[in-house]
Amino acid sequence: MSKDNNPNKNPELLQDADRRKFLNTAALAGLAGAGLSVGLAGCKKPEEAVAVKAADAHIEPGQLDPYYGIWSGGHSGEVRILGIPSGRQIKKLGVFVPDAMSGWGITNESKKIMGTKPDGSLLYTTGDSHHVHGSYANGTYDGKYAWVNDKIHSRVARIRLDVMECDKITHVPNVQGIHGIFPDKRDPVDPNLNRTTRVFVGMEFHTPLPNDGRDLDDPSKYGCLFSCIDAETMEMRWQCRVDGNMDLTATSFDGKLAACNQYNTENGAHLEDMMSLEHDACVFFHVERIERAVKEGRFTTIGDSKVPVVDGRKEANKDPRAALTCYVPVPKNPHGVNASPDGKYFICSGKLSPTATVIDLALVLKWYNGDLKEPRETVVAEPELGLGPLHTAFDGRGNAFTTLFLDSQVVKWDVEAAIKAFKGDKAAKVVVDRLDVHYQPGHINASMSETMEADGKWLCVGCKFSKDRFLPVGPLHPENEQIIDITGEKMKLVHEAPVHPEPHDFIIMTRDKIKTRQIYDLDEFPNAVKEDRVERKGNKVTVYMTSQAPNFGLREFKIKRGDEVTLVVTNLDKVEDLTHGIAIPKHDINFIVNPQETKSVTFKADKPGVYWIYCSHFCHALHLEMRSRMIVER
Ligand code: RUQ
Ligand code: CUA
Ligand code: CA
Repeated sequence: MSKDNNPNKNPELLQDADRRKFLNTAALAGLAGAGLSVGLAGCKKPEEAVAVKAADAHIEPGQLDPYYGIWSGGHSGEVRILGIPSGRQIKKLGVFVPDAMSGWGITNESKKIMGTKPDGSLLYTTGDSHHVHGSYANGTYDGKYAWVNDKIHSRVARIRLDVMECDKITHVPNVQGIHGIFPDKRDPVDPNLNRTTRVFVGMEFHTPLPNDGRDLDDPSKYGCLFSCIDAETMEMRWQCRVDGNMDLTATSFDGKLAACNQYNTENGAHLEDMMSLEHDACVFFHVERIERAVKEGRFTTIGDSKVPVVDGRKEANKDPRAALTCYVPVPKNPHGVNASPDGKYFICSGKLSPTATVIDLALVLKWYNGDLKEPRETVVAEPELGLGPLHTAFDGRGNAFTTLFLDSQVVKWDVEAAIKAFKGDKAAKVVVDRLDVHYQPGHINASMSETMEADGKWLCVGCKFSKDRFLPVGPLHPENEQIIDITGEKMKLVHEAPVHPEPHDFIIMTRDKIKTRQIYDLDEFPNAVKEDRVERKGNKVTVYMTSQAPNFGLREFKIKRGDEVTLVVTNLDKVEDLTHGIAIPKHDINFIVNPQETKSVTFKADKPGVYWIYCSHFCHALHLEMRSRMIVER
């Protein structure tokens, strides 16, 4: 074959859809010879159709990754965009915490999204971004939004995937420690809404409700709320009070059910009271019934919050045919709940139990119809997997991959075989393969895993400890993201990379799902600067300035000591990647403006003198000369 047909040698081959089509058809014969097997038209076995050799994990310089990875940053409060399978970090963006490169948390626009105190300073400068999930349409990612939750201050952020920036943050009221998050996948009632319209979050730390200093030690006054946010407006829709604490969240493909795995179903206020029962639960929410209850006024409110709160506690939901919630018992202190891509099951990992619990969603709906005696009858398998099962991913070919924290392994298992074994079939081969990972894995995800297009190519494993895998860098070691080829029967570790602690979760989607824009539209910004000028109203001064490489629109401007200055900058450059930075010495201001973007900052001019505002982002051969003189008169 000609060497040019090998995508590892010729970057052009993977750079656009047509080229890939070419790869999958015309070039097939040649590629097979190069040691690459690619999908054959009409080929029946899915294993073969997606077979990719491990060599593909190596992305040559100049070659693009076939997948986007969207990673949470943990207590760095950020979100990161990776290329998969190379593991290269392409972008990171401030979400819950300020970012000194972009000016997130410094500009007025970002501060407004993040929330400020009356004095204009940020409400919070810490964050703990946990779980990232994407918006859905027709059972798969539509590439419109991603959401991520902040555990520490109970915030939910939305990221616009067209520009890969956060555009809204919701502060969820009445809750503490929101942990699980998942968008819904379609509307339970309106068949036309086959896409995400709600985002659900579960509250992990139960507190007195309201949490205002009364009822500190009375467990009966403590509670947890499951919250629903409107995916478009990002406003709160409702909350549902439950027994027990909620950990992670999953949603069904038909939109009817959401669920959280739970611990402390004892409702204990102290740690030692939280572990006495042998079983905890996976609590299911009947979305349509909850919304009907809200509509009919069957709700209360908590404290100053106006958000309707319905009662999902066991006492109030004894009749399955009217119940808002269904508590399915699972072995105590489970972790992680994941939805299989065939839409049939939710799987809760055991954590303290060496098992995973497979719950059949059709049976949960049957329970809600009054056709089952006990919620536990919805459990169709509980295979023993190993020590410390935490999270599960899927390959779309019937296999599940579960992280075993204590065993430092990933176990690949066959879901239908586990169901047969549960029914008593001794011959059913449940565990397919085991692979050592390094070390103590928490989150796991596969390419397109929790969508109907799960493609079973790459598995990423977030290892909480890297120990001896990288050069030592002092007391703190990085975490280790390992990438595993799951196209074959056996898993194959092909790549690992140290990552800044600590990514909690991530999703991996084919790159064709996301269409990014490289240039903004001036009209998107109502405050776009049309003309360079300085306007004064008393001691409030607004400086309107444009930027166009290699100049700022104002070569200098004068203000007076004590002025409150708002500097508005519009980048008039229309060229992709022609971004300017605006850095003001001694004023703690630095931010970027992308092509055709407008941003502003407000600050107090309290230090007379000359300050060179300079471009802090390399933009042009005369980048170093790109400056404006700010004169503060005494
Ligand atoms: S949870 S390691 Cu915060 Cu994502 Cu399972
Ligand atoms: Cu403009 Cu550097
Ligand atoms: Ca660690």
